[in-house]
Amino acid sequence: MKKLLTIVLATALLVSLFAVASHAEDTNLALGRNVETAISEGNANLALGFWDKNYLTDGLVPVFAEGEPNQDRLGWYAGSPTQDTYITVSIDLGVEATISKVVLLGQKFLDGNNVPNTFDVNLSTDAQNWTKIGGEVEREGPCESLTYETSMDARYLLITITKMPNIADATNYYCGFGEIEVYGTAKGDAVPETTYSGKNIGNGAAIGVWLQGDNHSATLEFTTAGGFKGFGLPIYWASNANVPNGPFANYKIELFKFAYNPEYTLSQAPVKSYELNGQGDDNPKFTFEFDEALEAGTYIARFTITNFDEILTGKMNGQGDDVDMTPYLVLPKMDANPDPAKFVFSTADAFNFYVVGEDGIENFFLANPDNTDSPSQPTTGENPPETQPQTGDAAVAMIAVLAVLTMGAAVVFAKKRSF
Ligand SMILES: [Ca+2]
Repeated sequence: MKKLLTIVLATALLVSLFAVASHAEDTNLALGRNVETAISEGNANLALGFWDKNYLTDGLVPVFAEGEPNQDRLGWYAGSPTQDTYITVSIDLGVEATISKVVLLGQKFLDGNNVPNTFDVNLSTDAQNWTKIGGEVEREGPCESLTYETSMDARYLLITITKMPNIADATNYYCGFGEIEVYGTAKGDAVPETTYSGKNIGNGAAIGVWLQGDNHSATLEFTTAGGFKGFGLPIYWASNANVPNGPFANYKIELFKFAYNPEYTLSQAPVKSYELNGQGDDNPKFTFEFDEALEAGTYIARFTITNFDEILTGKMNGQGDDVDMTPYLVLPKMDANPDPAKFVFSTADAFNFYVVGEDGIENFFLANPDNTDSPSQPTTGENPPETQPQTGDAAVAMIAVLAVLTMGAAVVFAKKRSF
């Protein structure tokens, strides 16, 4: 009996030691994880210098005061035109864990408290069913930190903010945090955070695709093996009214999710669309980044000059007689043409392109799928299908080539002059 009691006591001691040990293993599982933010109306992430949502999990908890270190990464802020709002801040810890506490660290901004006035802190194992573990209601005034203890198992954190504090300027109410910490004991290894970096389809080498007048649009079809969260042009040349070699070009850059065939795809609404007022070569430089990555798949990017019929009358490059000039956009071609099974261009020359793609995938770009028939071919729509030149248009195409060569010479001449 005495022996049994000893065993029971020893076991109890071991269990309590284990409990202490596992408690000691509590780590900040949010450290280094991606943060997603969204807002009903306003700016969910004032990504300006000191502020970015990813500074919420960078392990730095600076305060906005003289002489403090790490003044360059203060934390995250959102701006809402109204005090009532709906903002979500979410983190995937990458692994299910027994959570012990969530700690929200404040970061002063403007002239007072940055912390949201009213919010809930929620946890979930599946990002679908949420359990509230804490929060604040009608809270005002500065704070160092707020701690919410729990013992539940979870993988996902969701903070839902419904009211901004009394911190405002002429346009917005503001709230934010310096750091979010989620302490717990992981039940395994966290899945690696998905990171994205630039993948060039090619460099810009020489004059390639010249968009001007009737020829005011060009497309590129490509297929990715992983998600991507941005695209752009590393280099391009555009008309400049100050040279002058044409009115400033306004252009639209659209991304379409492929369905059936290019014609059908381009008759649908784009998944991303941006409009720019060009100011000449590489101006503005652009790579469009999305908050959430687009899924892997086949896409068509289309570049279109929108003010293609605008006319500027003047001496081209300051030389000769007055002529009528129209805006142009040149998409520089590559040194070596890429694999035609992977990259299908609407133009004779392949032009450079850039995708911010998911890392860790050996062959990020795949061969494009075969075209198939769509259930019904639309003949009109918001974006009428672009027509491809037919063989019978060879004479017209030759004139166009000659015109482009002439314009190319003019641009080369203009560039030499500007150096
Ligand atoms: Ca931080």
